[in-house]
Amino acid sequence: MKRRTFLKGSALGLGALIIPGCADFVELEEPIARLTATPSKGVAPLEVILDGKNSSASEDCFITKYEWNPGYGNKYSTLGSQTTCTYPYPGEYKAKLVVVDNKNRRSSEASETIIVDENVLGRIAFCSNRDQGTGELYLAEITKNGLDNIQKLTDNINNDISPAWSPGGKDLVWSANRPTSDGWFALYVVDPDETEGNDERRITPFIDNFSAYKPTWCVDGKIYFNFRDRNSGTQGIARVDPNGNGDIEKIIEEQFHNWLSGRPACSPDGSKIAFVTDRDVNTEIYIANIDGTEEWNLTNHPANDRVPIWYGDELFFISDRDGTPDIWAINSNGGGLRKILENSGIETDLGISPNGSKIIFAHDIDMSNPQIYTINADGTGEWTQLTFGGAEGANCYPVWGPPKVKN
Ligand SMILES: [Ca+2]
Ligand SMILES: [Ca+2]
Ligand SMILES: [Ca+2]
Repeated sequence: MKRRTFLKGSALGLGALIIPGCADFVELEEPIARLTATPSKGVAPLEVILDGKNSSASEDCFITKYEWNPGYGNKYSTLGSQTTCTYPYPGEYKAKLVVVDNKNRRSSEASETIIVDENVLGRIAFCSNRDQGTGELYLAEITKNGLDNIQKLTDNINNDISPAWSPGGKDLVWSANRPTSDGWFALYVVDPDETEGNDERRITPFIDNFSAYKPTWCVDGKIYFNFRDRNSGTQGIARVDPNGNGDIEKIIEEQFHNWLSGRPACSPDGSKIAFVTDRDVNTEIYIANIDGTEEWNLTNHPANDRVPIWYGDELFFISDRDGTPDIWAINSNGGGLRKILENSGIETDLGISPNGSKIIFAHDIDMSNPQIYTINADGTGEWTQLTFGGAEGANCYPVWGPPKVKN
């Protein structure tokens, strides 16, 4: 409620008393705070100028103090009418200003809403040869302005490829061949935010003539991957519990032909798995129950169909059925086939943002120097290029996880 102050000389019995700085014998009103925030909207971290210069005191009074509550952090006061605040995190904030005049009268609160959008859209893990010519695993924040805070997660002369996020985005699994494994691939897991050095952990055993590669981490907590077993002459899909004893359970097994192209993908509810097979000579994407039973051919086309990504009720995949590899989508029941992205270059690896709005992929004219791009998941809009070759080398296997959880 507005507070009014009446100072009448006669009532005070002070006759012609002069009150310094304020009009005497007049009705005095509290000062009025007026606040602007510039900008009032933007991406984090957002620097905002809060300005109270249009605030006013009643006639012949003046403002002696500006009391700020930015809506984030501590309240404070200044003598000047302007202050700058930084809002590091996304959210909606209410900045408030109260002004005080030289008679210590306080204004009502003026407020402005400040909307800070998420700038960090998540994190991507990817592979690159940018540092030493061998494949290493990298982690970066993906922001509205491109990649930021790029970290190298592996550092060795062997291949570290094909990362995948755990459900929720805390850990990464990938496939790597270490010298101790005679060049065969095994699976490794790391928590990239673990600060106690490199806690890379191997989760599949070294088995002669056996490779575990191209993993995916499903909501049942298990890691599903392609295997190639020269001992039995078979290939297929197997699974392992990353917290178990390393026992491998083969769920799809067939005679091997070529290295399987594309990791398996689990349905969001964990009940089904999509996988790539070349049993039909061309590559196809099949769907089976999560234990490998009741498999059926989802793509069923003489072209090569591979790299399934499962989001909601649909799968994205890469097919060369129109000549060159392009990105397609299909409903998980086999209907609704449609082309998402067409161009004369080659798309290889594929991922999707946690909210399903963007797909991320590696692309090049001839795959000698692939780079990473994103596009709207419905194929509309401009491509956003995230890696640029040159000193950044070749970049591939992008997978998109949620932002790092703030401590
Ligand atoms: Ca390496
Ligand atoms: Ca096919
Ligand atoms: Ca293409």
